[in-house]
Amino acid sequence: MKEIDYSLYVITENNPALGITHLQVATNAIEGGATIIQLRDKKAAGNEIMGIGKEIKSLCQEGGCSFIINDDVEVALEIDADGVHLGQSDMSLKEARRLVPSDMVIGVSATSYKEARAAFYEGADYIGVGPIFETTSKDDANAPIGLTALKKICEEINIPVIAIGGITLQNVTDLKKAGVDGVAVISAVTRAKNMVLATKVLAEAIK
Ligand code: TZP
Ligand code: MG
Repeated sequence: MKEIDYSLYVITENNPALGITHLQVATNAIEGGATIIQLRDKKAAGNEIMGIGKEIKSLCQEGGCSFIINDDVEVALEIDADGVHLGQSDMSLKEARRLVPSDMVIGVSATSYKEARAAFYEGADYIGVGPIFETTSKDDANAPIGLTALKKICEEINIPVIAIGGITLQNVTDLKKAGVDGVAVISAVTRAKNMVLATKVLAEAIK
């Protein structure tokens, strides 16, 4: 399995109205010290994602950052990403494991202790747990689970736990205390005036 530093996991977004693009987010986040970039786009067509994914992959390689594709095992395979991230309604972990090379990381989203436990027993390499706090970046987000539930997951589940949802510089210390291996952010980076700086301060805080 690939060695991955899960500490600062930045998820890209594309928002034409705000002039935000996947490439711009990835470039700035890598410069600021993100350890993982995830390409996430719920709207774009497969071939479009493939093109952007190839560009981001080479940026990640140059910057020493891991690269993960959201949702789509086929795209992850095609561009030889470091990993793929699956939600509860995406391809099953079992099916994905059958398709990907043995060193490709598979992460799974969990919104509860029960889902986290199931992902662990099914062989996920890491779990993205949340939303921990309120988020406006995911349309169909569940209710926030909070720090107490997160702490229980960190204590009892023996794979890397990445907290997601509403994470800002202000709550990173609490998340570290809860025992997370890393934090995943969208808006804390993508909506910052200076994405490089926002990434840098988060990277410092999570260390
Ligand atoms: N999954 C759970 S919450 C979330 C995802 C993709 C969105 C996180 O975005 P933000 O802006 O960091 O709250
Ligand atoms: Mg998904």
